[in-house]
Amino acid sequence: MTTEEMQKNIEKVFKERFGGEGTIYASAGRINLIGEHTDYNGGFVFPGAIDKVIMADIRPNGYEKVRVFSIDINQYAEFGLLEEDAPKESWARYIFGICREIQKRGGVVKGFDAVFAGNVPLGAGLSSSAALESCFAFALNDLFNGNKIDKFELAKIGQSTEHNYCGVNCGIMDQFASVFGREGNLMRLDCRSMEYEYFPFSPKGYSLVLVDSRVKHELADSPYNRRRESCERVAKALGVETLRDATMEALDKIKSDITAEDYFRAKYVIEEKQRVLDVCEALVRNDYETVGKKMYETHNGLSKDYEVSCEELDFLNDLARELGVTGSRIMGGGFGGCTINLVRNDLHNRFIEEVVARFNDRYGHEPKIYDVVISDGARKVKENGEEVKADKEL
Ligand code: GAF
Repeated sequence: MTTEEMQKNIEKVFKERFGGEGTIYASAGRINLIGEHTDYNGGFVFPGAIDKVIMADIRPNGYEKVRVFSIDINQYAEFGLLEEDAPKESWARYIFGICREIQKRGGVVKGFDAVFAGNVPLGAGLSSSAALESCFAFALNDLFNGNKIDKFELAKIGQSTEHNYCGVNCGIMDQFASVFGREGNLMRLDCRSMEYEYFPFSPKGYSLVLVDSRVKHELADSPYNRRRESCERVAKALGVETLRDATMEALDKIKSDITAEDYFRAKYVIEEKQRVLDVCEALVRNDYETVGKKMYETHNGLSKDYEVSCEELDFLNDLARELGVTGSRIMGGGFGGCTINLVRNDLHNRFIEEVVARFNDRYGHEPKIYDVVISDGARKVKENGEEVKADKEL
């Protein structure tokens, strides 16, 4: 479903359920070119928002209750705004968490009615949850707080929602990308200083293609949190705040004091930190061969050292290499989801045909293919019946 069709449907369902119309907001899923599992280690990430969004029609209702309907799963939830009012539906906890985190920071949230839907594929590692959080955080800031909460705080409100209401100790990358995304630009974020820079990204002669293995990735209660714990243990053993401040020499010195598993987790993170910087430099030179080489190195590290791959993703990576794809790797938290591939234009169609056919032969289902379109992040889409123009200010 296109975003325009989805918007029409949301408006129709809102009218049927609640009557009239609200204000429409959207926020995006994300890709990440390189810099995986570096965010919670104070390192660098290099994401961009994509043209797949979560969109919501929202209107204050004058009560102290939130009434919300999810079109995609055809479920309705209703909850109050106190801590003890937490809904049991896991999808509604994202929205409840955003309300609570705004309130905890002294912001205002009153009751509202909402209908939402999305075209960010679920469980594909494209951060549908951050898109949902950012959409509501952005909306509630606009509706109840006169946009006084700054954009970084909105991203942190989403991250705290994951930590405190959804059981995932994630870093800041996904919410940052969803809130700050800008059409045609990737963003390099330093997760220690929180400085960021937009990088126009339209590689000549190449495109980014996502191959979704359709192995569902689920981060809650997952080994994701254990990866983070490993990193924190090693940082502590090294006497540094995060692995951002660690070097391979220092790590090798304490090798016998830590478990082999923790050693390899930290090794991956230290190497990945440098790869992001190398890729940014290579992009400035239009050196896509180096970008691609680093992507393969990341895959290797995520698979062998960080151990967040799975058979299907390794198969897709091997296949990309065999077909001459410039760069390919697991994207996002891992444990399923997509690979991101940097593909020369002359190879694009053949790559997709081969990947679909050979993955299907092996696993009995076709992977889904998405061409990446780098787009805007959180935004107001329609207000008082009028489409809102995108703000292109830096
Ligand atoms: C998930 C997390 F939510 C991010 O914070 C990040 O750690 C990512 O996995 C791995 O780079 O998407």
